[in-house]
Amino acid sequence: MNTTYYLTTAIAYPNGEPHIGHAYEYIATDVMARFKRLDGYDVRFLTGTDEHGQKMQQTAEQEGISPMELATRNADVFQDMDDNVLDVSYDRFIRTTDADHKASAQEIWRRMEAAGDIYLDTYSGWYSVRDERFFADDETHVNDDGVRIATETGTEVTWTEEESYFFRLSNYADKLLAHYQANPDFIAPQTRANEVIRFVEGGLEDLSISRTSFDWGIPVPEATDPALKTDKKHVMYVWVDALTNYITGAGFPDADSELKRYWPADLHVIGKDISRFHCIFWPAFLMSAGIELPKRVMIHGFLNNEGEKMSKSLGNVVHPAGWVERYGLDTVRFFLLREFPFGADGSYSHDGVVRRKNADLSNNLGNLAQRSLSMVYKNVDGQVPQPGELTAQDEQILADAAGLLDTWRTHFEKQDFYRALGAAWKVLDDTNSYFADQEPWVLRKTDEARMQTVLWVTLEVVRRIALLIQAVMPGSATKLLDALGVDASADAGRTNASGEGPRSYAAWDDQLAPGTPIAKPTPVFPRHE
Ligand code: ME8
Repeated sequence: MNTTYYLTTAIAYPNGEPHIGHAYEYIATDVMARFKRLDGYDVRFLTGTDEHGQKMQQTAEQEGISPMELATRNADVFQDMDDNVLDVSYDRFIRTTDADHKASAQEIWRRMEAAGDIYLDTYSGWYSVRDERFFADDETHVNDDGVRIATETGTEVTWTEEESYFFRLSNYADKLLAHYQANPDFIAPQTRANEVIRFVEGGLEDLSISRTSFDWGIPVPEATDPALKTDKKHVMYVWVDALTNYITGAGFPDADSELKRYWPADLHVIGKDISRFHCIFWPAFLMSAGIELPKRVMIHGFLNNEGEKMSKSLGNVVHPAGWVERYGLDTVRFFLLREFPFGADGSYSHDGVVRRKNADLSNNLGNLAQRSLSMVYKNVDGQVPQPGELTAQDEQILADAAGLLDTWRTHFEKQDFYRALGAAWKVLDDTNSYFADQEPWVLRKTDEARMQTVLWVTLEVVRRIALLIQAVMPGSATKLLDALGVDASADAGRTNASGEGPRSYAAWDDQLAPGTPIAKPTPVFPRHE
């Protein structure tokens, strides 16, 4: 049995269409999923939409349609973007309106109730529909326009007073702190972990976990404890429902589900605005329900437009499809992971994308592959060359390239895509210098055998880089591997649990076989003009 690897994105609110911030999260998670599949893991990748709650109900009312119609319309747009624009290799697109999810959310509720962690009371305080979040009085202020807003998020809050079930979150502060301490990789990056820890150290208040003033949500299951019985109809607070999607995706509560093997999740990928929900509420709910905790929550930064926050009112919201059409999918995927570290905020601009595309992809990797392949095509009869004796320099370049897989494994454990790509591009820089120093075009006339060695060494580096970057730029990597004659169809007897064959990382230590036919090469990374 292969080791399992279960990873998830946040599930988006389908009250509007996806923006490039969503695309950023899906692409990064997809790169992680592909890397693990290529590395032989039995991967399960969950993404989807978070369809209940007041925001969905209000938006639907404004549009004059039902919340379900709104959810379906936009969930389809998200899924279509994954399938046809971003090439996101998810295994399930979950919708919180799916029947199995309703059963799952009701079951975790029953377990929290059975644990004695739920009681009935009245909530009075501020609620932000935009954030689907409660705020204490001192977390809000009245702005210049006389509107009361949540200080942290800047969204309007309204006074809410209603009967509500509460979760005894206050009982979990010490247990959470102990868990963070015993599991230093549970929250990443460290700066975000510190924020969460400081917040919990300040003490936790019980959490309102149901609403009675609207009905677009999963009904709270009938209480067994007489003290919890009420005539009012409660729906679950949308975050209880939403977070539970991660265990629904692993077959909960069906004890016989074949998906059960994926829990606990290895990785939740989320943005920085929802860290408290994932690092405080979610583990507390799971502890209460007696369910194992996920292994890691990786918190990414926000993607801004030329340093400015994206917003409808600023008119700078970028649509992923337009972006992909303009630069090409692989350029976008590469740019987002190479431009700034995954845990940090970052910015994109037209110039920034074009710079990366031309410098890193076209000039560096693209030219190296195109020049070496063209020389082979013209001067070695369109066949993989025959290497002669290797010099120390040849050995060094080959060893640097060979070491990249372990380097990537180390960086990917921390979702440090930025450094992983940096290491690969360092080897490419060195290989470009090597190629220029060795002057194979001069050797062609003076020492043909040596020329063949230099070309073989260069192609070997390109082969390893192409294998690696299948995770990041699947389309371009496949073209490179095709051009190198790396066989994709032959069954090398190495199909892994995820169905990846001879081009998985099991092929890492293969070598290009001299004499393998090479077709006339065409540039894989054209320049952006
Ligand atoms: O928060 N840059 O949904 P959502 C990077 N339904 N990431 C961004 C971003 C930006 N500019 N804007 C948003 C929700 N995100 C909840 C999640 S999970 C059980 C429920 C990220 O549609 C954001 O941080 O508002 C989150 O991880 C994801 O996009 C979905 O945001």
